[in-house]
Amino acid sequence: MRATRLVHAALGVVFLVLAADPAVAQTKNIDLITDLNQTLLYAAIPITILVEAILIYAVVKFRNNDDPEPTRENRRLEITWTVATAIVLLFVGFASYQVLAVEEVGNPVPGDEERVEPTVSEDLEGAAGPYESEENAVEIELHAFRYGWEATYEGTNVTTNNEIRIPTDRPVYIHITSDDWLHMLSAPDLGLKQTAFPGEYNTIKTVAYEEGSHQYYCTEYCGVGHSQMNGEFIVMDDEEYDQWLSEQRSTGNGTDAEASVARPAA
Ligand SMILES: [Cu+2]
Repeated sequence: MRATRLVHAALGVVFLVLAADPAVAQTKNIDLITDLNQTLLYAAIPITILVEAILIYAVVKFRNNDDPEPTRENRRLEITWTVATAIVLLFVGFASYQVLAVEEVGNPVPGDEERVEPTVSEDLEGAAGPYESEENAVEIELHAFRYGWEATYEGTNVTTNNEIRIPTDRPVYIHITSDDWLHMLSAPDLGLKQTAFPGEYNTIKTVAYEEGSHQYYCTEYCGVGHSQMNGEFIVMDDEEYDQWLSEQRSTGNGTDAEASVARPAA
């Protein structure tokens, strides 16, 4: 009776986990990451239940066994769990590779012949430009510094401090570098994370699906101002974005988020 109830409770938990629908995907990046997480649950949940069931069974069955005997060799059992483990690892490896091989998660590779030259201000290695076919792509150069962020929008001198604006439904390339030492951009809602190294660029690629505003953080401890090194990721409607950018261009400056820290002159 009690066992049946336990099984029902376990099945209920499995059902809830699988039925829980993640919030609307904000970007292709977070979409890929949550999908992989969901796929891996199909392997993780049965394994967890199996291991726990064997554990509980052994504890109950052998609770009064004061004179245990060592297990005898069982070749069939050993082959079974070796093969089963191999299958699980292959499943996890294959599922992960499907996601890691996508540029939005694994990062675009610089130097690809089908890419255009990245729009960056400094002669540093590491930036990957958009594909020739991505005519509507947006490029942003992002400088991290103690303690803030400055974004420059491709081909303009429009800059925003502690604020990054991107349009929906267009490939976005963000070339990140640092003015001093290690920092890291992390926008968890959007599934974006990348290190800012001094003296080189790292490019992250994304496609945003939904308009909205999301916090981003520095997640590499960089000094006393680290905890204030946050900013706002603003995903704008495609047309509004173009309009905003041309307005900024005509006034010759960008908008600064409140309490922004200006990037020190080099
Ligand atoms: Cu930092």
